[in-house]
Amino acid sequence: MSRLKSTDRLADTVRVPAYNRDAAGEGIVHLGLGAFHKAHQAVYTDDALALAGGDWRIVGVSLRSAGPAAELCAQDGLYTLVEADTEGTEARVIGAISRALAHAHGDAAAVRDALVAPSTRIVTITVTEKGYGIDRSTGGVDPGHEAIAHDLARPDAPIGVAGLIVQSLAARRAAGTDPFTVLSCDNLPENGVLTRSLILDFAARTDPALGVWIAENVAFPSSMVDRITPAADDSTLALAAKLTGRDDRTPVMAERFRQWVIEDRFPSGRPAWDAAGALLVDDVAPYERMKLRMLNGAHSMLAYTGFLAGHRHVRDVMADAGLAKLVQRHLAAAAATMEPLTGVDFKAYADDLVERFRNPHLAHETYQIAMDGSEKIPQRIFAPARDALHAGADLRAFAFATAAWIRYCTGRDGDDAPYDLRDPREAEIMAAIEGRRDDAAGLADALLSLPRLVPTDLLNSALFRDQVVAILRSMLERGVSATIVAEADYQSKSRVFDR
Ligand code: CS2
Repeated sequence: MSRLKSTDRLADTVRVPAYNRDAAGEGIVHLGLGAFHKAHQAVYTDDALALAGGDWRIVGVSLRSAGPAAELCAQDGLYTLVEADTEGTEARVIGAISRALAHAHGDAAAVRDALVAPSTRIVTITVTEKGYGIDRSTGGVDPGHEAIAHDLARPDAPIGVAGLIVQSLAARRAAGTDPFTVLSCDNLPENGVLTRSLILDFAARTDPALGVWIAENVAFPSSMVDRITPAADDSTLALAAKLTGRDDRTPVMAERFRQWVIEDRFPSGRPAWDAAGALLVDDVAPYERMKLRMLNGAHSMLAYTGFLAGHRHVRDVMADAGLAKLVQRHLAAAAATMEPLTGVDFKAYADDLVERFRNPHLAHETYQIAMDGSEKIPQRIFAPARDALHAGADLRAFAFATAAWIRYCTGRDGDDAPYDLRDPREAEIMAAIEGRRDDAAGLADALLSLPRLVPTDLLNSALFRDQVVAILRSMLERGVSATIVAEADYQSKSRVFDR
């Protein structure tokens, strides 16, 4: 089978870029060339180019690995997106990425050129929560983060997000070129605000005058991004080949649903993402909160419990009657922490999430979602738990999710088989729980009191702590599956959705 290199003579059933790729210039540099970018921002940009044109193609930059860029280069930037809903699957070919560069594998100079090019008006980012090197307690840099430590020592040869952005903004300022807009597309709360404080702190440490200029001249809009995108595997490659008749070594598969809510602050312009279905608003924060607390919060809860109960995929979790009930409870508890949001019905949003989690065509691994818990749990579980505490609301759903995360942190499943936590704070977590693996109170106290994790008022709540310990004790003594059954029974006696 021939490799996907152009869209010539592809089957009619495969949608292809509806614009002249070569005529559309570059306008965006994207940092973090993973599956999520290819299934989300690149797709919106592909649609925007087709609907409204503009020089907005994307230079995709992989910061660490070589593979993603090499495969895309071999396909002239083209790749297959397989979209799946309950009805079935459909393939389309995306053309928005013009070039792919591997920063750590010989392309650093080309990346720098792209970042300083006057044509580059937006830098988008998907490097996951842990990729930035933010100290969430200060909003500034975490000097212990590998890339931050490197870049503070070598601001002339950066390898990470903060170093690259600050270096290229310095070069643009020196050349009299307008700055680009920086758009974070990761699941961080108020991701634009956080990215801005990270960049300002990094600049203050390396070039204070530049820091002042960035503060006055660079826009960091926030955005809420959403599309469930499991990691691609051999079956994704086989499916893409079957649907397109071409060999594609770098396809992505995602649910059909997609959402992007963006704060509309782009002083140097932007693609017509709104024409492509994005919602451009003044304030993204409530949308981010809804998504982080409901979708991602329920995801984390079901990932820890599901993984420990032996469910490999999210769809299997949803087929477990007890867990499916607990997902509903979690969604309701998270929704109850939200202020009303014009035009959004949280109950309908929750119902749609349940449908999305059930998607039979998506092999979304609970182990994938379980990754990097210490970076995810604060905004997904502790922030809403804290609001619930202040409102005098029931904390049980959040205590249950917290207990599941702690149980997961022991690194042993129900059969005592070990697994890797895959968490940037793994060593710290392991040291904290040493000798306490069977002691619910000891485990909970050790993990909840890790620095920069749980907000102080929640940490000081005996109500919260006691519920976490009781549920964790049951998970350790009776097992996770038995605890799920008991908890689902307990919850059915309480109200599920009261908004
Ligand atoms: C998931 C997210 O892996 C995870 O932590 O919760 O990647 C989730 O699938 C996306 O945010 C959906 O938009």
